[in-house]
Amino acid sequence: MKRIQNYIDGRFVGGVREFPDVNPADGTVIAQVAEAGQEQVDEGVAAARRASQDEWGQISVRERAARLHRVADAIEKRFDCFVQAEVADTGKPLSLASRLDVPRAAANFRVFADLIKTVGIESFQTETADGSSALNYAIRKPLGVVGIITPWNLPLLLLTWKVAPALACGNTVVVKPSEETPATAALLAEAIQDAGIPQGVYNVVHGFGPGSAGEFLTRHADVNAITFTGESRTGAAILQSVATTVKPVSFELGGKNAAIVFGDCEFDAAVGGIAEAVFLNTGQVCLCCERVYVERRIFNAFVDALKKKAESLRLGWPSDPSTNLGPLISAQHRDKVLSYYKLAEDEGATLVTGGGVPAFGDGRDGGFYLQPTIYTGLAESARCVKEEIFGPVCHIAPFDSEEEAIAMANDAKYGLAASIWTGNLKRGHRVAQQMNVGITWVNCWFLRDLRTPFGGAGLSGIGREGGMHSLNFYSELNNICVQL
Ligand code: NAD
Ligand code: 6OH
Repeated sequence: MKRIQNYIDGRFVGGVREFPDVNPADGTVIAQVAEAGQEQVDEGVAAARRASQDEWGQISVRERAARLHRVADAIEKRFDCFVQAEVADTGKPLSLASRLDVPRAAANFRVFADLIKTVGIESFQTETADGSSALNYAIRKPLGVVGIITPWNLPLLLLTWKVAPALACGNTVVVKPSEETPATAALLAEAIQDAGIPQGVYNVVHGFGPGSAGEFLTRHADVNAITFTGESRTGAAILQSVATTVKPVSFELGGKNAAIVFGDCEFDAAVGGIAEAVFLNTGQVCLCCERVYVERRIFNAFVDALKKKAESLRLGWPSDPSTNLGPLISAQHRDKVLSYYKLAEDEGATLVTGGGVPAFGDGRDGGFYLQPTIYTGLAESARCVKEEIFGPVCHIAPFDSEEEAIAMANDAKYGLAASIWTGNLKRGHRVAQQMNVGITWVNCWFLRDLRTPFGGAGLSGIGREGGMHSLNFYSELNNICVQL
């Protein structure tokens, strides 16, 4: 049996016990993972602290950037290994991991390597009351040791989205990947070693949240900041845990994202775009759309077209190139999504398609597949319209006016992303500017430029990452004022 170990100070080490890593496509155990206890977390943090005071904290920015490019090279060199590991852990289609997750991991390192090399510093020439002046300039210093906690849906993409800027700013890191998907964080250790990054700069501790590595890391007195992607409820628990040591946090949390489809949209493009937004990664992307609002005059045609798209999706083995939809991450998560399918019925929804567990007659029946599902007919106050489900499911509701659509889309505790579909760009801008979210797409979805602010309002998070926003989170600024 394959073993996945913690990675501390440049060495793979065991933990306090082992837990199984399960392949969601057939339910088989693919590896045993070493769970880090308090001792391993302490060692990881101590190694990161030493490394932050050593070579990594002192080398030139140019050299740091060069090594981050080498990490990207090392990821590309091991492309197939990363793809295989990500597919086995998540069950996502191989085509998706090859197109999205692994290329993005390399891109994350390249973008932040280039940015840290070219970014300037803020400065102000200040006039003083006596007629002389002063020069203010703010230098960027590392925070020190950054704790990084990531979820299971896009494990490598979301891990590198945080590791790359943290290292670019001169920090060292201790990462706690999701217990469901530990493999690519361990592989990244090998790529980081290959790239000549000193030992102790990147450390991995495996395990769970409460009473395990996640909690040990967040409440550690010698960790300088926590960056977390995951559920809003977990964010709340982490906030309590960091409170006593007053650590800065960056939180990318859940969503209940809306799409607004106007009657003047390019119909086929909107149907294709929404199908992607609802079903990509089996609906397990924080940006996925679970609420679709469609102008009444095209409502029936839109529901029919999205139904056809949903029914054309192929639920297959992840390695089959024709597979569009893999399983959900775990039996437990599938039960949660199924409980919402049941709730939708209880709340009076009309089932358009799906609603259950598919039967294959082969090993996939031991996996965690679920039919892509569409509902209509729910009240806007229904729990299925208000709560994040995180599965291959959406509810479609009609609207009559722009104002009504905006009000319904904004009526949520979450505020991560929205998409607007219209042939009238002026309206696209107007509606987009009224969305109470961190990210709004017009006539597209999940089209990413890594320099843009990324994050959410309300229950969807605290702060923004991306481009300069990442550099600002992962740096301590020291403003120096010199009397001239
Ligand atoms: P989760 O919150 O259950 O777990 C995320 C990570 O937190 C895991 O590594 C877990 O072990 C750890 N954790 C759990 N409890 C902890 C605690 N008390 N202290 C420290 N660490 C703890 O999330 P998940 O189920 O892995 O991922 C799905 C959720 O993530 C969804 O809500 C989704 O919307 C959200 N998500 C958000 C974004 C974003 O960018 N906004 C991106 C991806 C996923
Ligand atoms: C959430 O599941 C997806 C997050 C995506 C990003 O953080 C990104 O940078 O594209």
